[in-house]
Amino acid sequence: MRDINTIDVDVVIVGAGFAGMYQLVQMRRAGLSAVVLETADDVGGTWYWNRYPGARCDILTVDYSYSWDPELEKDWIWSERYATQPEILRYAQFVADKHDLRRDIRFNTKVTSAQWNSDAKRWRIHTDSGNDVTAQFYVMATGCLSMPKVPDIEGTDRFNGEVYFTNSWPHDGVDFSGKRVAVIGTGSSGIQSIPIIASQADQLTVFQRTPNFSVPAHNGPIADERLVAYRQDPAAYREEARHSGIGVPTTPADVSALEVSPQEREATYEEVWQRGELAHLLEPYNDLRISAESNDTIRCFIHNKIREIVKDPEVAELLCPTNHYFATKRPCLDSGYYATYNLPQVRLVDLQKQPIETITESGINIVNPAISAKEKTESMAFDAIVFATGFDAMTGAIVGVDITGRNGESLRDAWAHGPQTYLGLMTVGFPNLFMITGPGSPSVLSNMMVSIEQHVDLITDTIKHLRANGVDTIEPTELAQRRWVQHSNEIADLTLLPTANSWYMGANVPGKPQVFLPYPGGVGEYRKICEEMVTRGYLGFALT
Ligand code: FAD
Ligand code: N01
Repeated sequence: MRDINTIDVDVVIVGAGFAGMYQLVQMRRAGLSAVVLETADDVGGTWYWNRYPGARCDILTVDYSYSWDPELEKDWIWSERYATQPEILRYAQFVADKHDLRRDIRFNTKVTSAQWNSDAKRWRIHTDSGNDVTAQFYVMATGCLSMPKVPDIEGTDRFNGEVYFTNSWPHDGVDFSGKRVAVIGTGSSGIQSIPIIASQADQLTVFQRTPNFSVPAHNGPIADERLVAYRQDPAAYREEARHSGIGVPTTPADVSALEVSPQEREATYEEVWQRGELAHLLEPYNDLRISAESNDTIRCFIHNKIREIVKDPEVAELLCPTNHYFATKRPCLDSGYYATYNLPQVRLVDLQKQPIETITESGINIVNPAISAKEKTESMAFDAIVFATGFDAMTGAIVGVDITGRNGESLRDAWAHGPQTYLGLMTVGFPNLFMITGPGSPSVLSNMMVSIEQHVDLITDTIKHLRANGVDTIEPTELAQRRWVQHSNEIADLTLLPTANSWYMGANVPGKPQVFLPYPGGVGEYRKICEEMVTRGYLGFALT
């Protein structure tokens, strides 16, 4: 039997991505003892794992960066509008060095289970490294997009060639030169990696189940005029982001897409297309998120762009998303994605018409009625298969830990029909367990840096408040939680968001309950609600 060493701290934080790193800083500043537990062997989270070719952020990096250390605004200058994964990882490492974070992080340590002890009023956390941790407060900084989706394609284990997952890419990179490569999945990861894989491979076959909307990033050095407001007053610029809809300073429109002439609309869409910022794409009209008719105008605009870029009209039609409205699935930002299909070595397989039958030892078999009257199976041979098939988003990493709360109830059971939270921050039955950007918070519908910082600050202030007032535990009330879930669903139902089979709805993972996972009310509104909750004495929480 292994010896179990136990560390006792005030706060245990799971995850050393941007959320866990900042939470550690804040715990130190509050004078609390804290330890971070992390599966990987370094900091960075998303940017540690997702090393696939072409990986970049899709929010301008000047916005997608920490605001809690004003020195970073001068110490770190981003080289491009949308930095690459290596640059963002270097930034995380730079912050870890500057603030000496690694001394309180236990790397190569996966948290497997956690139990609340009602008598001791503490959590006991078990890890796969032989160490337990006990703590009064337990913070899950485990990420919304950190649990890879288990491949659900027949025969996945049979393939004898090279297999890669975009979300756990080899650290030394992969050279696809001279190879026949298959990419399965056309979400953001697929769309970013496909142009680069195509430029290396002998042959590339893309397996598309659902076409996605993608907008050109127009990457390169950021234009001076885009930085005017930021340079004038970085603190004010950041503050504006905190009170905006999605965590990036934008000016909300006050006109419907249907109130202007088609010519004016076209010119506006052209302008935002050329600007290449997702944050601005939903901005020009106030009803693109809520009106199908309005959304159709931008949907058609992008369809026409695809038809202009892709030379083969049949391929262009396959690439046009028609089964969901724009931005009801996360739109993508690309560098030459659609033009890639003009290359002679690239083939697009539409899985709606030609579904995968099975993966075999040497490649992929699809159902292709065009092959012959008798034979319906087309066998394709590959040297490598890349799975860009996504994540068990928002809940996967949280229920990936076997968490047992008050009364011995498991979190997996409590969330069997979908996650229940108050403010996406805490859940009934699990005292002193906080989630950063948990389900029911704006999280993935926002610039995550802004949402992460807001949650970390709120958790920190809450813990300080409890300590200052001699309170041992905090837990939401049933009523507050029920009302929050209801409120979040009501807002989602006012929008087009729940109409798509998206990972926002849990629809990408077979058997996952389908509920709208993030809070769609906007980061500014959400911040106000949290501030009011605090002002009104932690309204909706039981403090004991
Ligand atoms: P993560 O970065 O996911 O870190 C969580 C950490 O927890 C991981 O290191 C993981 O190993 C660890 N962990 C999980 N479970 C356990 C366990 N049981 N035990 C120990 N450790 C554990 N958001 C944006 O706003 N803008 C973008 O441009 C953007 N680009 C993205 C690009 C990609 C490729 C992906 C996948 C996501 C992107 N996101 C983006 C979302 C991104 O996840 C967040 O912006 C942010 O990095 C999340 O930080 P985090 O610390 O909350 O979680
Ligand atoms: O994952 P996804 P992702 N057979 O779930 C397909 C962030 N991110 O890693 O749409 C065949 O979006 C699936 O098809 P369908 C961003 O928030 C940001 O690409 O379910 N296909 C889909 O096409 C993003 O939204 C960036 O029908 C299967 C694809 O695989 C989130 O992370 C970059 C399949 C998965 O797409 C997730 O992105 C990367 C199957 N069995 C990620 N199963 C930036 O640009 C799944 N698919 C910043």
